[in-house]
Amino acid sequence: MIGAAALVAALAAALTLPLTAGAALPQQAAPQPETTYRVSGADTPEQRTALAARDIDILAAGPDRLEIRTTRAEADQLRAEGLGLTPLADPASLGPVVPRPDKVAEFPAGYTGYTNYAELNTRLAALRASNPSIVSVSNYGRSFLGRTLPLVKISDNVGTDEDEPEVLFTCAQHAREHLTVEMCLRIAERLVANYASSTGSTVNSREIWLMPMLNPDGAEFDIASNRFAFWRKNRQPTAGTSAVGTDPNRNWGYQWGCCGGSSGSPSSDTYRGKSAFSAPETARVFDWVGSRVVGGRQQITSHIDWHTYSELILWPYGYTSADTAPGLDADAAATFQALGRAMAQTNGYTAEQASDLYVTDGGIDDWMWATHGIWSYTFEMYPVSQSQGGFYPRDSVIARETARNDAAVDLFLGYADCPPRITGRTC
Ligand code: CXA
Ligand code: CA
Ligand code: CA
Ligand code: CA
Ligand code: ZN
Repeated sequence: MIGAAALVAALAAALTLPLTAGAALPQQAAPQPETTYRVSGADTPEQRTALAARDIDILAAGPDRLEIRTTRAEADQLRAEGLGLTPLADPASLGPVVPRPDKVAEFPAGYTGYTNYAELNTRLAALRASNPSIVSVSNYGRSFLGRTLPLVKISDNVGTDEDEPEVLFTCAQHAREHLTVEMCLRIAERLVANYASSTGSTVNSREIWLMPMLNPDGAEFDIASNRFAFWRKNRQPTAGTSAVGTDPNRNWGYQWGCCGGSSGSPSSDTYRGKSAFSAPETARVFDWVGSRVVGGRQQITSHIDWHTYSELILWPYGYTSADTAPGLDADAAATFQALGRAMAQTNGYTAEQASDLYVTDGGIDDWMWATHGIWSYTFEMYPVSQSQGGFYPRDSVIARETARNDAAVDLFLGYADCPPRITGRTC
């Protein structure tokens, strides 16, 4: 991201240039290197929202911690404003960035246990091939760069649309959040493995859908050189600028761009796009979720969108800090909170309303809930800090940190017939 100071300087230079015919266009400011910092002194949602509004990339936040990624100049500015900033070492600093000759993007040493796009398709095909009666694999469209977007269904009688609660899991909206792809694979492979050995499985009573890589173009770009790119967005250029990428999780069409929880600057990491659903990656989910309205009723009752990092369980709304708002009454808020807390009991995450973190508009869960009535949560997985790897923990943690969510996933599937049941209400 280009720091605000650099942008101001570039604009000032552009404005003082004489507009004579044939004058060279002002040179674009070169992107400044960025560092991750632990921040003290910005502990309220309002303070964190104000930082996000300045296009500062918030990597992790929690009730008592904040990590951001920004330029040296911006860091100096924040210190001048009275915040405490401590630099954190980058994970996987493997030397200068050099494009790798590999045709297929692959993770570097220490990370090869992570699943790239090609490996994902292979794993899914293998899962289906050995369990064709309960697994189907298809796609719900293509990414901006034309990659097919994989879709998995797990249920008994998988080829039939049965009258069962449907549950959706989405992973890797954000490119660099690779651990979430492993989470979707864990859910799929564990449900299948347990099905053979148990009766009364949710595989019989639910229709479970997974979208294991919402943003494959970004995820592949992030691993395309010998050094992680810290990439978050998709890989769609913004017309009329040299900037690339829309933040999918600011591009959903409920209260899109309403409330200072996203950016209108194409170079920002939280760029909301030129209109809601301008990113093909969100538009295809929009289409597909719409196709699950059958006989006037949305079949999907419940949804989890997986992210990293901070170890949080979040629920709507993100766009407002109010506990109740149009479409979210006190009963619904109570259900979100009770089920969120019950799941957090099982994995040790912190459960809170999304806007308790900082205000975000155009997020997936606000849209799922407000427009489809889907009980939608965001999980922010391991770790809590870049000092534990941040977006890039070693592959040796995959098994432990995905299994950590097994009980939460089972609880969630169990309540999918009627989430308000957790508060004693009926459906
Ligand atoms: C988030 C997700 C959904 C609603 C509110 C907040 C957090 C998420 C984000 O900002 O999109 N955090 S993350 N994964 O670091 O980008
Ligand atoms: Ca791999
Ligand atoms: Ca079924
Ligand atoms: Ca069905
Ligand atoms: Zn994310």
